[in-house]
Formats: sequence, C-alpha cells, structure tokens
Amino acid sequence: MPCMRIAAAEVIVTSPARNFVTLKITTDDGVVGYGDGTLNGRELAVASYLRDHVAPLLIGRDPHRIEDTWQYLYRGAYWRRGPVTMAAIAAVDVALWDIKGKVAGLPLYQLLGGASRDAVRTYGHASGRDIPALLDSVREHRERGFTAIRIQCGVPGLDRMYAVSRPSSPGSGPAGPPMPEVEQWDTPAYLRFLPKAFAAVREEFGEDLPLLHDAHHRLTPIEAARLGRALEPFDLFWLEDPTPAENQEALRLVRQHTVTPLAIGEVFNTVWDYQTLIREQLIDYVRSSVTHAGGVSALRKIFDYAAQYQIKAAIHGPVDISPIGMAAGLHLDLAIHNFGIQEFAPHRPETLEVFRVGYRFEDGYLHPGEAPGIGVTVDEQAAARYPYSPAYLPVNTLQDGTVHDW
Ligand code: EZ4
Ligand code: CO
Repeated sequence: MPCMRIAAAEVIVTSPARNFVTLKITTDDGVVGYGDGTLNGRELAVASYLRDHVAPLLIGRDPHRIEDTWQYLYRGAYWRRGPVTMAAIAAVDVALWDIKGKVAGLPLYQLLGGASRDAVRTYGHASGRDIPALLDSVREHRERGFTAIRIQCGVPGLDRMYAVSRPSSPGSGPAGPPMPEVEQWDTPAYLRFLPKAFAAVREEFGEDLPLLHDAHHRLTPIEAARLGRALEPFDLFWLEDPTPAENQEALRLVRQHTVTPLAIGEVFNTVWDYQTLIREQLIDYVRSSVTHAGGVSALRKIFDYAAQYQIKAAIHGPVDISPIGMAAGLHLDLAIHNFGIQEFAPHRPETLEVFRVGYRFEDGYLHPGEAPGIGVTVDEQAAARYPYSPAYLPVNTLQDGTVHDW
C-alpha cells in the first residue's frame, strides 16, 4: 500500500442549535476524515487541546496507523484519561476510521467485522411536566415508531428539573456572559412520585412496552436501592445512573437490594472507570459514547470486556454528541455481538444542515448507511454561519441552595 501522510488537522467549532467541536483530518492525497470532540459546556477546552496540542503531532503521520496513533496520544501525553483528553483522542480516532473506510471504499461497520444485525434498535425520550403530559409524549413517541421509551416526569413542587424544563437558548438572557440555568431537586419527593408515574404509564400502555428511566446521578446508594426495588413491579428495561457512579462500590449495595437492570457510564471515559462494575457484574448496560470514551477503538475494547459478563452496549446518544459521533456509534452497534439498545434524540434541522448524515431512522431502528467511512460530511460554509456561543448545562440545587448532582 503506498504510504499516505496526514497533511492537515483542523478544528471546526460551530453552533447550529448547539455547540459542536469537529476535527477534520486531510491526507496528502486529499482524503478527508471527520471526528467528533464535543464536550457539552466545556467545548473550547477540547478545541484547544486538539488545536494546540494534538494537531501539530499528527502532521506527517500515516493515517492508517489508528491504534498506534491512539497509543501515541494516550501514553505520550503522560496525563491520562479525563473527559477533555479522551474527547480529543476520540476525535482523532474517528477521523482516522473515516479515512480508512473511504480509502477501502467500505462503511466503517464492514471494517469492524460486518453487521451482526439488520439495524440498530433505539429508544426515544418521552417527558412531561405532569402525568397527562407524559402520557401524551409516550403516545407521540410510539407514533413516531419508537419500540422502547425513556420516561421522565416533572415532580410536583419542582418547577425546573432535568429533561422536563426547556433550557433557554444561548445568549437569550440579560446582558453579560451566559450563566448555567438553576434547577431544583428534592429526593424524597422524587422517590414518592416516580412509581406513580410508572404506574400511570403501565396502566395506559400495558405491560409490553419497554420503559427506561434516567435518575441522573442524584441518589445515594441506599436511595438508589430503594428506588430500584420500588420500580420492580413496572418491569423497567433499565434504571440509568441511579448514583454518581465514580463511586463504583456504591453499586454493590444497590445490586444487593434490587433486580431492576442498571445502565451506567455516560460520563465515564475509559475502561478503568468500569473495572469494578464489569468484573463484579454490578451493571447490565454500558452507556459510554464513542465521543467521550476515546473513540471507536477504545469503546470497542470496553464492549468486548463487558461481553465476557453478558453486559450489553447501550451507547449514549443525546443531541450534544454531534451527528459524527452518533454515526460512529451506529457502526459499532451494528457490528458488535453484545448490542443492547441505542439512545436516539434526533438533532435539530440546523444541526443536520451542517452535518449531512447518511444514517436513516425507520420504525424505531437506525442504520448507519452504506457510504464509505463514517458516512457524515460537514458543510463548512453552513458551519461558518453558526458561530460558537457559550452555553452551559444547568446546575441543580436543593431547597436550601446546596448544590446537588445534576
Ligand atoms: O444529561 O447529554 O441519557 N442521557 C443524558 C443526557 C445528558 C447530556 C449531558 O450533556 O443523561 O441528557
Ligand atoms: Co443519561
């Protein structure tokens, strides 16, 4: 094979509906690969890491040496792990897989061993400020084809909370730098209310519809254990992130008390974050994304480790992962054997105007498409029309003003 070289590595920061960080790698014979390095609320840290510390190291390297380049960036930095570093390495890894696929003339999933299934089953996000609104939202998602649905419901007395209140758009506040929205939290009220919301959804839609819920790291181990047990009659597909899971031992306690399946890890970025959770079989689904866990190469290793314990892949798929990161995950979903489910929150039209996707959604399933590489191109002229604008995730406070996990 004639030796190719990386000729350019450029960072594109664009904000079509929200901020995204994209790495564009170009080879000396003109092949372009794109990778996603978006880290919601801390985007420019990854952009700088890539632009100032990674791009100069890539020039002149052989783009085919993906694993070697991954190890060079990971070990070579000395300062390992962490969301900024791993999102930057992910952007490089995905851009190089994109190039390899384009050179081979094959979609990425073919390079990963070919399809293990016909399409990728997804779940969508139903939510409502109260139970009637939640039921409407579940109905809507079923009509759009989703065969599994995450439900999030407003808790009486809490005005603004995760997945229920609409964030205000960036820059719409009073003059001055944008600040995080403040949301509210009350664990006892949540623990009392959530089983009622599940009961209402089961009552309306029956026992067959797979239902999921995200507790978003808000509970102590014993509270999580209680919730898992209280939700057992409603047969959840999973309970996600019940505790702040960097305390891996917490899940031992939760596991002792409930058989509700657990999904963990959207904020994790390496296999080391999962070591105890996988080895001790404390979880059922791995939630990491390609973008936040070091790319396709590294996430595949996490999934292969999980497979030894019948733990399944369930890639994080929020709108703050760019369509490039989303598509890269779909190739992995299609190829691996231990696929569980894929989260799918459709991107806004402005986002899809900049990121031209080849993946298709039909009857609740996604397929990454047959275009060589990842299958997403970037319209750079459109990207330039949406300049970066600082925006943050909300912060969460208790009634007395104490900052709580969001
Ligand atoms: O809060 O992606 O399961 N999905 C989630 C997401 C995360 C955001 C954070 O950037 O928990 O909504
Ligand atoms: Co989540």
